[in-house]
Amino acid sequence: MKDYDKISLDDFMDYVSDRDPDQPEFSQAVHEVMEWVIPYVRENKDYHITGLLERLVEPEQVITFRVPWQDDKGHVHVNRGYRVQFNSCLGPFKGGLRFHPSVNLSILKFLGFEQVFKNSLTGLTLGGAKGGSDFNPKGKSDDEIMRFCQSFMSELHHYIGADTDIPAGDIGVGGKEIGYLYGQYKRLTGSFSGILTGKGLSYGGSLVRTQSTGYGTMYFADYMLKALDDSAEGKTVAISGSGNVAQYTCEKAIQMGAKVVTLSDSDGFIYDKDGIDEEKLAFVIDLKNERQGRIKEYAEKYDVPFNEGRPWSVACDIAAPCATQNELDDKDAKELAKNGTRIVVEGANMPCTDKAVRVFKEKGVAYAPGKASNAGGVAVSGLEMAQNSQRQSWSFEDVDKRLKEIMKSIHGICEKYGGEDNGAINYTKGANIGGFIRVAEAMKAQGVV
Ligand code: NDP
Ligand code: 2IT
Repeated sequence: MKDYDKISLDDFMDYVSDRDPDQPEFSQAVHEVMEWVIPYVRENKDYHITGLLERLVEPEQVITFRVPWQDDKGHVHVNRGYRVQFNSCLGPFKGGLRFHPSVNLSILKFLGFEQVFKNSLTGLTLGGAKGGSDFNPKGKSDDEIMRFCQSFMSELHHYIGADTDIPAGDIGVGGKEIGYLYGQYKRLTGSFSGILTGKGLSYGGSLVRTQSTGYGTMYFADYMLKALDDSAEGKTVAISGSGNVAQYTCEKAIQMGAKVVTLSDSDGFIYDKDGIDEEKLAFVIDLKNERQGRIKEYAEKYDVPFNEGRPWSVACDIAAPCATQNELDDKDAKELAKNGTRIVVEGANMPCTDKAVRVFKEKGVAYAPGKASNAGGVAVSGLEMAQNSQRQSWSFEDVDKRLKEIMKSIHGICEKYGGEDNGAINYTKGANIGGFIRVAEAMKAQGVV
């Protein structure tokens, strides 16, 4: 692969999947980016930089390690730990840790790759990374989770640092796990520094970090609707998931005067036609964060329907997939379009399949990819790092205002690079080209490394 004058998406994708034939999620994420970046590069001689695209799809380092831990009965379990340090041309590696039995290298490479462009879009000095383990936190006691986190950090601490790589949370890693990981890092190194984000407020965390991904997702949804001369007020919202991102997407939607009618987990979804209010949401937050409960309990408590499967058959103006990758396919997309959905805003990473995205385009449903719409989480992580460096804590209002400005700026980048002649915005094109340009400029300036 040499000549960027003639480079084709198919040839480049053959190159990527021949190298890693067993990494479908990674290939999917690369395809989504390159579908827009390759035609752009072909036309723009500025980016005919030797090996730029080949270097972009190869992580700088991939670390895998053994994570042995003892359960409460004294049995030893062995999990696999990873950190994929994808690209540091814009700043120290930055991205979350996922603890879920499905975790493997393909998933973490897809997430790390996405993170590079997402972090670029925030305008902050952040490189891209992702990590985690195939450890399943479900059904584990607090002590078991603590011992697992301590063992995980006993190896990971060699590779991270406040100026080199700063992990955070993702699926299965919330405030509790970040606390245990932080404690072990401090114990091993004797240093109190900003090596993780999403920390508790009493030891260097930032206000708004807990809410930031979900709030940012709804801020972005509102900017999308504004571009259509509309707003989130009065809209019906279908949300999937009931974890961190879903909870605060729901909270901001309620604050904006929208009506959220669904939440889900891997067992199924609840449909509350009257809308989830603050009190019902508080029940969900307690259920999910404190009691390891299932969303079905919401249906029992509030006497609403619970169905297996995903919530995309429900009529809604805004669909916000906030659970996991590939949770909304072309069949779901057709159903949403048929039911009059105006916008789809991804809180999760790559929740919509390629085919679903094509359906949205065909049917004129505005669709925002996660690297744009869920960037609020990592953006506030960047603000947490800035506060840690200054040894300061900013107010809730200050951080929230900056978050909103960053989401607005990302919307502006999407409009700049994805604006179409008919006035519509192609957010996939805008986000991928906009994210790419900053990374490409930095890689060009820094030479072949
Ligand atoms: P949580 O662990 O807090 O919640 C995950 C939710 O998704 C749970 O409701 C879980 O249900 C559901 N879920 C997970 N896996 C599956 C699956 N295979 N099938 C169906 N449902 C599933 O994670 P987050 O809310 O933090 O993350 C959700 C998404 O948002 C992920 O894609 C993540 O990468 C992305 N994201 C997170 C950010 C953050 O700051 N946390 C930032 C940007 C994006 P169950 O309990 O049954 O497993
Ligand atoms: O996917 C994501 O952007 C995250 N899980 C948050 C990463 C971070 O470093 O805050």
